[in-house]
Amino acid sequence: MVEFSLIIPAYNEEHQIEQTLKYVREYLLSEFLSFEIVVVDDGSTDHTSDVVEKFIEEHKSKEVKLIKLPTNRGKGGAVKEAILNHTEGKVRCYYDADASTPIEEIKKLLQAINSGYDIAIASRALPESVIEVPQPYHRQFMGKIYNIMLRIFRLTKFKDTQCGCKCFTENAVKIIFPRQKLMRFSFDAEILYIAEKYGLKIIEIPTRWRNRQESRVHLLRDPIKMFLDIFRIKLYSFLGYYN
Ligand SMILES: Nc1nc2c(ncn2[C@@H]2O[C@H](COP(=O)(O)OP(=O)(O)O)[C@@H](O)[C@H]2O)c(=O)[nH]1
Ligand SMILES: [Mg+2]
Repeated sequence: MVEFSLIIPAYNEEHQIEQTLKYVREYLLSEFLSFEIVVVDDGSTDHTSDVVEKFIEEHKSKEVKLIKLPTNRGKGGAVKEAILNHTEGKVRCYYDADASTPIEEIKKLLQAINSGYDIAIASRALPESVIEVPQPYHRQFMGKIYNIMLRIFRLTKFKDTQCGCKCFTENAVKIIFPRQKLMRFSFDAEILYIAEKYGLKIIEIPTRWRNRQESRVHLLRDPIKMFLDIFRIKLYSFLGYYN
């Protein structure tokens, strides 16, 4: 059992995963007595796994682990696999490979969990959020529309479901993730929906954020799928799939 698990889903991240590992590991070493960083290589076609293995060897790092998925499952699939089957932290967090959310922000999320919340999510859309480098205009727009849709269709009440940094207690993990059905970018909305359905206490916390230029989100395909997935979640819920 470790205090804290950080999961980094990684799909073709060979150019930035080493830098991110170095950055988060240094911070976690200074903050925790026991932690683990689990990188999930989501069927990458580049050298992501090699870079991570080299990092583990060079740093003689027992805290960093690598899970290799043979085929690409999508961010949600990678997170589900790791958070359920390859982590043992009392608190478990998933965190984007580009480190757009500065790692120190974890501290605020953990304070919320320590004060009794089951889930704490970083948010770019609250008045006190500090956006140092914004996303391109069309992505900000997409994000806002998507979150308004989620509210209109009564899926979640949150202002920003898509920020890549979310923390869960072990208990919340056990309730939510076995019920997760969606494996791509809509999975954030789905897990928050399941969490609310089960009465878990969730808090949205303003974060600092500095966007990294490159994104794996497809301009047209992903928003359309995410929109359709709103109805899929509704349907699954109606059919009792989340019970
Ligand atoms: N797109 C995509 N990202 C994945 C996949 N599996 C894992 N990821 C990870 O999901 C995270 C978020 O991706 P990113 O491109 O930064 O999204 P954005 O910040 O919302 O533009 C990164 O850590 C990716 O490596 C996958 O199948 N597709
Ligand atoms: Mg990103």
